[in-house]
Amino acid sequence: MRLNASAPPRRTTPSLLLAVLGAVLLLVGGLLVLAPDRAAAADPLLSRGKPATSSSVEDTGYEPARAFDGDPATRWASAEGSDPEWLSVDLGAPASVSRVRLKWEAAYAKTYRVEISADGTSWTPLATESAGNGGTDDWTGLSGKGRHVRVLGTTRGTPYGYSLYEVEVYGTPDGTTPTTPPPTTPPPTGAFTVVAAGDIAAECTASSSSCAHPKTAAQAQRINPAFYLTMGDNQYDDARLSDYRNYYDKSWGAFKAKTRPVPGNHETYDPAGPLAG
Ligand SMILES: [Ca+2]
Ligand SMILES: [Ca+2]
Repeated sequence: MRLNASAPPRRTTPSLLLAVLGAVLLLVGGLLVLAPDRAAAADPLLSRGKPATSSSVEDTGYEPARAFDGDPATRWASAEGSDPEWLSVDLGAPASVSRVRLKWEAAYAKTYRVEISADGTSWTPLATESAGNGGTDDWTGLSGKGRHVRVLGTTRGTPYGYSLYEVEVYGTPDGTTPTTPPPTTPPPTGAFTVVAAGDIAAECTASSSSCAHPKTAAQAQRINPAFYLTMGDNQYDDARLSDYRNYYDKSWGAFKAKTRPVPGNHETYDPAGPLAG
């Protein structure tokens, strides 16, 4: 049973007596232990029927696939009298492995490791057994990512080889948990129009057919841009306030909230004003 996700790997090897006691405990404390057991069982069996390989085979009928066929009567067996030997399964895709359950034949391993690998070549230990006693070894609370899982027998418990009726690898295939999409840059918005005009100051009015100044201002106002760029003279040569009022104020000045006039050249020279001379 897995009490929490961060607990170190645990292996249970129930003897007959322990199995009986365990059954009693389950009956007594069923409500307490069933919930975490169900949570652990939620991870699916990933290894059933998947391609399997091994370092050796004792004989015909004991091929690696026999340990992943779901049949409790068939088994894999390695060559007798040899250490180390291994049995490996290809899950077909990367996965997060949380549990590995081994069912040993009489030819069990006294020491072995359960290992995981992304490529079937470089291995990382998931669980290590240093005092194996055969039977069932149920490793839970495991935490490892990879596509390949193997049992590496390092010391035989008998003069024979290594033999496993079943190896069950449980976990979650990678990619089944939705990933947070990367932040996207919003598409550009707020396209705008700009009117640029130069030398917008002229001493004439719309009544004059030859005067472009008020016509240009009217056209610019009809375009109704986001803003205006005025270049060159925005003011009359002598900067008379009267000229400003007579001409500019009646054209560009009509929409100065958008033209936003600011002081520029000629702005302080008004021969008719207090700064004359
Ligand atoms: Ca055991
Ligand atoms: Ca089998």
